[in-house]
Amino acid sequence: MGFKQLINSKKTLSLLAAFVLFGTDRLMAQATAAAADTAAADKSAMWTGVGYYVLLFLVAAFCVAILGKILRVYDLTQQMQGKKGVNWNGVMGICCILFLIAGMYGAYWSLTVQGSMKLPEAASAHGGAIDDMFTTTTILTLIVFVITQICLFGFAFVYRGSDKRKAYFLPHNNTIEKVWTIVPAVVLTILVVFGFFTWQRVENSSEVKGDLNIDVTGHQFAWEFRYPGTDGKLGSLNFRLTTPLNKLGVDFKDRNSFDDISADTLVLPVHQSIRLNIHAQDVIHSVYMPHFRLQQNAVPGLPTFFKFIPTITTAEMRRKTDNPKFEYLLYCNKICGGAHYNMQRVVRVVSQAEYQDWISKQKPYLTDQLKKELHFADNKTAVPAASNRLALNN
Ligand SMILES: [Cu+2]
Repeated sequence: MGFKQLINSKKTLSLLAAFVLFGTDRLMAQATAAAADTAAADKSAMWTGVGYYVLLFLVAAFCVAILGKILRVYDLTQQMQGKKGVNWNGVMGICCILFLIAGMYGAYWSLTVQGSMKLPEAASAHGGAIDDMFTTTTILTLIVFVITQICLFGFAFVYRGSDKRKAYFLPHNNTIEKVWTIVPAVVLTILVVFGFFTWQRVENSSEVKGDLNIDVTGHQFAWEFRYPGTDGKLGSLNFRLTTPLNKLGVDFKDRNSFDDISADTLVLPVHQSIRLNIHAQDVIHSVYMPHFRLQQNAVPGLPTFFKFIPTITTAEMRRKTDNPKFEYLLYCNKICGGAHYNMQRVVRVVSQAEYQDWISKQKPYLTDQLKKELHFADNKTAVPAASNRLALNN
């Protein structure tokens, strides 16, 4: 009777139909692939791979369905013979406890194995404050996680359905409602206020003056760096002046821009107060320097900045991490397009003397070619209006 039910079941029949359909589809895909060229064959191989896993999933689902039906048949036969059937409430309760143990072990594994892959010590003056906030939040959420998971699965096991006891009917309880509203509200408020003050200290710090101004500009798909020359001042920007030679749209009406320097690497003198002026030319990018616990979005038309003090040189960090190839990195942390993954630059933190040596070897932004384009000799600093067009996103 059970087997008849299995055959007559609409669900089983539709599952069989899907199984047959996918099988034919796969066969047809193989036949087409044989006739097609190599490129098409590659694609077909991919689809055959996908079909294989879909088929595997269907077979597994089919097996589970059959197992379920067999158990049901066994259950019904037991009942017909006047015996007790399978105690499904007990099975579900034990499954909950097994899931709790496996899940807790998974969380422990992830904390110990993946936790040890965390970033090295913060390499900026404000980094410690961000780390403290992160640690506090992790500890608090971890405590809540462990308690709630034990309660959730523990209760499902301890109070699993039984003929011996009756469920207690609890329509409403003000005290419980108050407790589960007020406790999370207080904890979250503490975390939010803590975060607010930390961010305030990092962003609005009056101690970090930002003595060295560096322009960081993001575009699809690279970062450009501009350092001030001997005057210590960066010339102003005007996006309308962007040309292939004047990539950043530097305004040469501003005399401060004459000695500006363009650089390939972001080199920072240690213990100096740095101000990164952050720009974007096409879409939103994000300056992300995880070792310095620093991230700020680069928004087109809305320059932002981040002031910080690097505290550990690259050489020192190489010793600390015991990795002679260690480099600080600057990433883009907004998925800004196809080659987003490639928006990566090395950041080097060096001593003041090394920095002076490096900066003296960098090329000026105002190249001879750019001077020619701007007709510098004729003393016309403005570019003709026709060439002022921006060529972005092309
Ligand atoms: Cu980007």
